[in-house]
Amino acid sequence: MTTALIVVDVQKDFCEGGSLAVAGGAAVAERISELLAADHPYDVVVATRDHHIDPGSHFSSDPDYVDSWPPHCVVGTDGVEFHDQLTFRDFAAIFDKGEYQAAYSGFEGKDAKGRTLEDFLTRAGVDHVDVVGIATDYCVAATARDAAADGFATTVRLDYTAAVAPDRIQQTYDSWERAGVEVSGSLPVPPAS
Ligand code: VGL
Repeated sequence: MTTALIVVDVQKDFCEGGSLAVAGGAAVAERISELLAADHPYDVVVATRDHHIDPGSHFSSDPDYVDSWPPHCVVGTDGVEFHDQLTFRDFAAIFDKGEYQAAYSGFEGKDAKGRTLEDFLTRAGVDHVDVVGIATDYCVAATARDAAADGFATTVRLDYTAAVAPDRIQQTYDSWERAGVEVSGSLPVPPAS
C-alpha cells in the first residue's frame, strides 16, 4: 500500500485575518505541521492551492458564501501564500487551481510541470490517499470525492480540517458516503470568534 497525504488550500486567505477566513484555519495549519513534523506514515505529501486570477462569478462583492465568495487567494497577493503556521513545506508537488474559474477540487489543478494530481499520484504508485486542509465542506470535500472517483481509497482526516459551515456539514458527510469516501476523527470545534 502506498499512501499520499493531500494538504488542501492551507492558505492565508482561508485562515484568521484572511479575506475568506474559516474559523479554526490557523489551528489546522498548526496541527498539520505537527502531523508532518514527526515520523509520519505518508509515502508522498502533496499540496493544493486556490490560485485565482479572474475566476468570474466565483468572486462577488455581495457573496452568498455558497457559490460566490469575497475575492480570495489572488495570485500576487499575500493571501494566496501558504499560512505561516504551515511549517512543513517539503511537498513532492503543489497543484494550483482556479485561475479563470471556480475549482474546488485539487484534481482540477496542475503542478509547475503541468501534471495533474491524478497523473502524479498514479505515477507515484499511490493507491490510498488521506485528505486534510481547508475547507472541509468545499475544497476538501470536492478533492476527496474526486480522489475516490479516480479509484484511490480515500479517507478524510476530519481533525485536520476546518469547515465554512459546520452546521451544514451533514450534507458533506452524505456526499462522501455516496462517493465511497471514508472519514476518521471528528470535526474540531472552532474557537469562538
Ligand atoms: C474554498 C470557498 C471558496 C476552499 C475555496 O478552499 O474550500 N472555499 N473557494
